Formats: sequence, structure tokens, C-alpha cells
Amino acid sequence: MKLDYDTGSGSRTDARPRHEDGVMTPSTIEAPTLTLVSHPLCPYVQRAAIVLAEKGAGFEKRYVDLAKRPSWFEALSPLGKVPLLMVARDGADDAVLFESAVICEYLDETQPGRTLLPRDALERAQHRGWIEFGSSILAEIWKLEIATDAPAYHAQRKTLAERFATVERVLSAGPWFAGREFGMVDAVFAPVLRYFDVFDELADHQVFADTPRVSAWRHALAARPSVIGAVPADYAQRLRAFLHERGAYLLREDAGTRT
Ligand SMILES: N[C@@H](CCC(=O)N[C@@H](CS)C(=O)NCC(=O)O)C(=O)O
Repeated sequence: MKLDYDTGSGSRTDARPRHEDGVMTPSTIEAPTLTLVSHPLCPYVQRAAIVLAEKGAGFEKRYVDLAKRPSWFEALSPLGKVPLLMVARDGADDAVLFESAVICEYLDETQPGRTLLPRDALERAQHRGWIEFGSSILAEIWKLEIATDAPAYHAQRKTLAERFATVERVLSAGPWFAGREFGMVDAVFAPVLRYFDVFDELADHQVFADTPRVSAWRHALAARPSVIGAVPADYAQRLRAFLHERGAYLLREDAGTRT
């Protein structure tokens, strides 16, 4: 996914200060333990931000302009992508993790609190499968965003409706993917479903016309504090600006449904 627009600046989210000899001093609060290298619109970054918030972990966000990548980022990111998670280590350089699924599992394993993946190995493997499925939907959303003509746009609209119909068949009665406890699959689908808050304002796309459970899940996710806090306040404005830049068919008045 290539995001190449303005990024805004970094922010600290309850960054945990370092303690040395049990004493916290101004000189010891400059470096956070965890830094999430981010882009304001990236859904993969959002997954990690949601997991961090669910775990109550303090971290710093450092935004990168993907159109003008700073040299430190080029040096640290093997695939040239966000997110990265920088983990401070005593007496050593920061460790750098890449790939959102890896970052999320590392956070789940190392941060205190309830695990976000099932304890049972078979169920855990199934959830990892649905996490991959969430990534595949992101690829389809990307194609919808960059569609500039009616055939491409309507084909994507249908593909997305089919993908969510598949999700509808495996969803629990709610409120979350697997029932009463928020988990990693929820963290992955929250950014997927967030796109449609903006798309809804633009077109009657009908992607969720036959998926009432997905719709209910979507609304529950949109109200979750960890999900709300995973993007900057101007997220919707930035996404609309991106669609304008790409000449997206979604912005056209006739982008409603067509069978
Ligand atoms: N598989 C990666 C995908 C990350 C990704 O596609 N990030 C995008 C932004 S949302 C990116 O950095 N794109 C820059 C590029 O491809 O040049 C993950 O899960 O972390």
C-alpha cells in the first residue's frame, strides 16, 4: 500500500518514562520504551496502536512522510513500510520490529494484561487466519479507493460485499469477533471498518446491505476508546484529501449502487 501524502508530527501517548535507580528525573524521560513509527492513515499502524491502548502501554508515535522518507527510516525499515516498533534496550541500540502482525503479537506477549489471542492453539491458529483475511480486505479497499472508473469501482464494491458476507458467517453474536472479549481480530478489523465511516458520506455503496452482524460489530468497534484513539483527529479529512488526489470514483455523484 503506497501512501504518499502529508503526515503531521509525532505525539506521545502516555509514554512511560525511564526510571534509573528508582528515581525519575527530567533527563530520564526523554526516551520512551516503545516508539511506533507511524503514518496517520495507515491501517496497519492502527492495529498496533489499538493493541498498545488495549494493553494500557505507554508509547510514542513518530510519523513518517512516506513521500519523503527520512534516511533514518530507510535504514531501519527493511521493506520501507510502516509500522515499525522501536523497543528501547538498556545498554544496547533500540530493537526494531517490522510487520504489524509480528509487532502486535510481540506486544501481546510482553505487555501486561489479558492476552488478545486465544490460549487454545487451534483457535489461535484460526484467529491468525482471520487476521490474514483482514489484510486481504485492506488490499481490496485500496483498489476501491484508487478506482477511477465505474467498472473498477463497482467490481470492488461487489468484492468487498462478498468478503464481508464471508466474515458474517463466522462472526459471533457479539459484541466482538469471538464473543464477549475484545481480541486481536477486533484490533485488525477496526481499521478495516473505519474506512467505511468516510465512504458512507460519499456514496451509497451498499457493501453491508446483507451483513447485519458485521454492521453491529462495526458500530461496536467505532465506539471502543482504543479504536477511536488510534488515529489523529483529522483522519477523515486526510482520507478525503487522499481520495481527491487520486481522482477516486467514490467521490463522484453517481458512485451509488448499480446492480
Ligand atoms: N504487511 C505490512 C503492510 C504495511 C504497509 O503496507 N504499510 C504501508 C502504509 S499503510 C506502507 O508503509 N507503504 C509504503 C510503501 O509501500 O512504499 C504490515 O502488516 O505491516
